[in-house]
Amino acid sequence: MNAVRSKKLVVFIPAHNEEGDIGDVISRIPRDFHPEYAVQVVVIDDGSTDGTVAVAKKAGADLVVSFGTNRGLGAAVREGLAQSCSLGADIGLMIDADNEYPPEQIPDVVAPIREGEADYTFGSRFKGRIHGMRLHRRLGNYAFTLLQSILLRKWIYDGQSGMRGFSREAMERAEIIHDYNYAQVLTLNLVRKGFRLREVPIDYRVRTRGQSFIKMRAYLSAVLPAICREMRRPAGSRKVPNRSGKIQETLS
Ligand SMILES: Nc1nc2c(ncn2[C@@H]2O[C@H](COP(=O)(O)OP(=O)(O)O)[C@@H](O)[C@H]2O)c(=O)[nH]1
Ligand SMILES: [Mg+2]
Repeated sequence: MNAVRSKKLVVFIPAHNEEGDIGDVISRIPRDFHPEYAVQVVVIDDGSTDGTVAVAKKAGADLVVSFGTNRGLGAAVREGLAQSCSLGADIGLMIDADNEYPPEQIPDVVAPIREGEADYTFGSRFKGRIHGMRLHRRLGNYAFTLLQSILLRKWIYDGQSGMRGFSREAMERAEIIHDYNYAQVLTLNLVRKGFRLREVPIDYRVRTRGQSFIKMRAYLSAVLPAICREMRRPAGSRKVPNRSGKIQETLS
């Protein structure tokens, strides 16, 4: 049966001290979502000091990569993309470890990539349903999403989603220019390179355990300068086949 699975989806999970929730996330990942796709689960443990690693292994993670010390969510997602490429993924999917995003909807979020209609997808909370997001977080999400929409001249609904899909080429070409976070700089980087973004509605449920790592002042002082730095870099390009099937560079 496995012999017909010629393609691979790697689901990667950045995690920092998530022993209470990561097991449930991993056990809910559909392993058999498509006859052509094998699924592997990789955890990027960013210097957790609790039982995250043991719980992840017990729940069935195929690989756990541990940083000796805490390096930040941007560094962990960068590592997740690199690990997915080394494992030979055709598609990569990142999902937060805190059980706020629905693993059951991974097939929906990767579908536009599998069908060749997009290179980069969000599980979009604001196109779907949200349970329990507090007002200040909602407003913060609107503000950062609007900023990205203006910078990219493209309407975006959920610029801070913690559930995202990537084509192989998007994973290879993605650059995350700071270690602290990835959410905005990664989208600015990929969309400006010409990768096609699609948002897929999902159900989102705010965590009932643990704590968000976001502290507003630290977030603003790390993320805003990184957005400015990313926008000052050349947009870059994406290789796409032209009508004759030859690869050409597109400048965006
Ligand atoms: N790599 C890494 N991941 C983190 C860190 N802090 C939180 N995370 C993970 O990043 C994801 C999102 O974090 P969370 O605190 O829930 O942010 P929020 O959902 O935006 O409030 C979760 O999977 C966390 O385990 C960190 O310092 N490093
Ligand atoms: Mg969260």
